[in-house]
Amino acid sequence: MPPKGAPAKPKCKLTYFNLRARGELSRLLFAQGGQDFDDVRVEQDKWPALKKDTPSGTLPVLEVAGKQYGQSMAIARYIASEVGLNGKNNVERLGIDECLCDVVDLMTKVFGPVFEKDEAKKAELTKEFENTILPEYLKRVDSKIGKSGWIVGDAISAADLANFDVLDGIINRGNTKCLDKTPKVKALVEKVKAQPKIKAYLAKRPASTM
Ligand SMILES: N[C@@H](CCC(=O)N[C@@H](CS)C(=O)NCC(=O)O)C(=O)O
Repeated sequence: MPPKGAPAKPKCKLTYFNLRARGELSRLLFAQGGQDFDDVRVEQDKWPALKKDTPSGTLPVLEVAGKQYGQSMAIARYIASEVGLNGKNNVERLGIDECLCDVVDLMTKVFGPVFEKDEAKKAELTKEFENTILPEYLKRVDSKIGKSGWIVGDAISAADLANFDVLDGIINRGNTKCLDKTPKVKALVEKVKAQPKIKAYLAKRPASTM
């Protein structure tokens, strides 16, 4: 809640496809931060007409006070700062940023096998992802989770939401046991899911596998 008497924040408009992928972290940040926003979901057939009017020719786009901004992670960091989920100091912000960059790297590897058309190559990429890339990633995250149960400092931050988002997607696409060897990450995912505002958002968000 803004302090009493503070000017109302302009309502932001987040435009993305009707997917999670590169847009969902921002939606989760708005949800956890309790900040209302316009959640505009563009159907694929409407996209070609809109593309030329976006800053980078891609989505997501965030509109703040009438101006449009592109790049998913710049948008997520802005929202995180606005709603108090971007750390208490620069060192915490460094730790959060490190996690966000790690999640972007992981996402590239998540979608490699998903979009691969050649079945043999797809199987090879899936095996490498499930047996090597993901377990190594999870071990690194597990080692970062402290006594508080959060990744950075003693409060929930964008780092936790970004990890919840990418791991929830992996689990929902069928890799249901991937967290079994990293109990702290497993508990983190459950803890994020149980946050009352996140729980309410998850209950009403559209179904999607991506
Ligand atoms: N680096 C950009 C990449 C954005 C991006 O590639 N968005 C995809 C959707 S996930 C897109 O707009 N695709 C449609 C197109 O390129 O025409 C970001 O993180 O926002």
